[in-house]
Amino acid sequence: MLALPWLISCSAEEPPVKPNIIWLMAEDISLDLECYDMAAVKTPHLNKLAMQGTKFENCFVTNSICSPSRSAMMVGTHQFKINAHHHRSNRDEPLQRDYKPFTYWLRENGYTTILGHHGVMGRGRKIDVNFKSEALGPWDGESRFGLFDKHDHFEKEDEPFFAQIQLVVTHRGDWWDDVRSKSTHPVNPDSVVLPPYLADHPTIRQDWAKYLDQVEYMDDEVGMILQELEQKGMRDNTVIIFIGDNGRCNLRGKGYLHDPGLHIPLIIYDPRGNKGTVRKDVVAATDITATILDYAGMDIPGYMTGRPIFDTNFQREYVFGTRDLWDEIAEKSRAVTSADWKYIRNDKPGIPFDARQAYLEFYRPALHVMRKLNENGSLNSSEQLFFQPRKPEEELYNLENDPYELLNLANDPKYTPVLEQLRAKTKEMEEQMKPVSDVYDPVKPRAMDVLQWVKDEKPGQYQQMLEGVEIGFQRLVREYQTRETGG
Ligand SMILES: [Ca+2]
Repeated sequence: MLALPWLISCSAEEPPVKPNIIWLMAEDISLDLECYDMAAVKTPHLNKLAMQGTKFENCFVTNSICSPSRSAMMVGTHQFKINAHHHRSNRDEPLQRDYKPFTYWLRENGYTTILGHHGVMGRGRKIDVNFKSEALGPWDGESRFGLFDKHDHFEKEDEPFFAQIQLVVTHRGDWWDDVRSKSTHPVNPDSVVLPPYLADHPTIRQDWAKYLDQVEYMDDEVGMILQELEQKGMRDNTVIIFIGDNGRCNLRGKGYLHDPGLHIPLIIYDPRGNKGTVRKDVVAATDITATILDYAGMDIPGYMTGRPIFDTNFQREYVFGTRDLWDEIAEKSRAVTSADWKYIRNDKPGIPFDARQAYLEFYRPALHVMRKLNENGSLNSSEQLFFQPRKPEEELYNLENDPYELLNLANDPKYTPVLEQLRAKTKEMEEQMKPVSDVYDPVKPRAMDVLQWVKDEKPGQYQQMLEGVEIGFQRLVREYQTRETGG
C-alpha cells in the first residue's frame, strides 16, 4: 500500500487531515466522454482520472436545466423542496430558515472556498441558483448571502480549500465554431455515432462533431488544472470531483426528463484509493454535496436529501426528477429513475416536446433540420418521437433493454405492475419534497423579444437558422440591447 503524506500525519490523537476538494462542473453534457464509450471523442485526462478514481455509471441530476439543478447541488437538497425548481425565479428570496448553501458548512469547518479558475474559459464563475445569493462574502442567510471566499486561485495558504470550477465551453455559445476551427484534431463528422432519435443528416453530424470538439477542449482544461495541482504539490491531498450540471443541449437532452437530460458523468478521484472502481448503483447529484461534507469530516445536516456516496450504508433506489418553468415554457413533469426503469409523468401533455421555446430556436440546429424532414415525411418512428403534437401523459421505459427510451411501455398491460409501482413512487417523492414556500417570482426571458426582432429585422439570418446554422445568439442579444438603449 502506498504511504500517503496525509495518512502518515494521522494518529489516534490527531484529527484526520482535511483534504482539499475541487468540484469541476462541465456545462450541458451527457455521458459524452471517451471513458463512457462516446464514439469519436478523445478525453485522455478524464479517462485517466476515471482509471485512477471511481466512475459512476448511473448518476442523475434532479432537473435537466442549469439553475434548478445547481440550486439543488448548492444546498444538497432537492430543488423542489427549497422552492428553487422554476428556472431563474425567486432570485431575491432568501433560502428558508435552516437551509444553507453547503459552502457555509465548509467555511465553518475551516475550509477556504473558492469559485472559478484563472485558466479556464470565462473564468468558470457561474453560480446560477434560484435563491438570494452573492458570489463572495460571508453568509448568514438574513442580510449576508455570500457563497465563496475568493475567486480563481487556489494556493498553499488556502489549504484546506474547496474550489468549484465551472467549465463553460460545452455550453452552447458563439465560441463553438472558433474552438472547432482552432482544434488541431477536430472531430470527424463521419466518425460520430448519433443516437437513434436523431436523423442521420450532414448538418446534424457536423453539429455533433462540433459539440465533441468542445468536450475535448474541456478535457484539456481539466488536464491544465491537474497539472497545476501537481506543480503546487497538492495532487496527493486533493479530491477531484467531475460532473455535468445537466445533459447535453440537444433533442431529448437539456430541458427533458429523458436520459440525455438527466444522466450525467460523475468521476471522483480520491488520492487515498478506490482506484479504477466502476459503480453502477443509482446516485443523485445532491449526493455529491453530502459527499463533500463527508470528505471534510462533517456530519450531514438533517435537511439534506443527498447522502454521502462512500458511506457503507449508502443506498439509493431512485432519483426524483422534475421539470418546471424554463423561460416562457411553464412545464410540469415528474420522473423517477432507477438503475433499470424510468417513469415520467407529464402533467401538461398539451405542451409538445418541440415547444418552440425562443432561446432553444437559436441553439439546436438538429431541431430545424428535423422539423423539415418531419414535414416531408422523411423521419422514421424513433426520430418522429420528438415531433408528436402532444406528449404522452405517462412514459415508462426499460432502461436495460431500451437505453434510448424509444419504446414507451406505459400502455402495455404486461408492465402495469411496474407502472403502478413507479407512479406511486413518484407521487410519494413529490409529497416528500413538497416545497417549503410558494413564492413565485420568475424573470422575463429576453430570448422571445430577440427572436421576434431577428424574424422582423434580419430575415436572411433567420432563414439561415432554419437551415441549421447557429447564427450567434449572444452577438444578437448584444446587438438587440444596443439598439434598445440607442447606444
Ligand atoms: Ca448547464
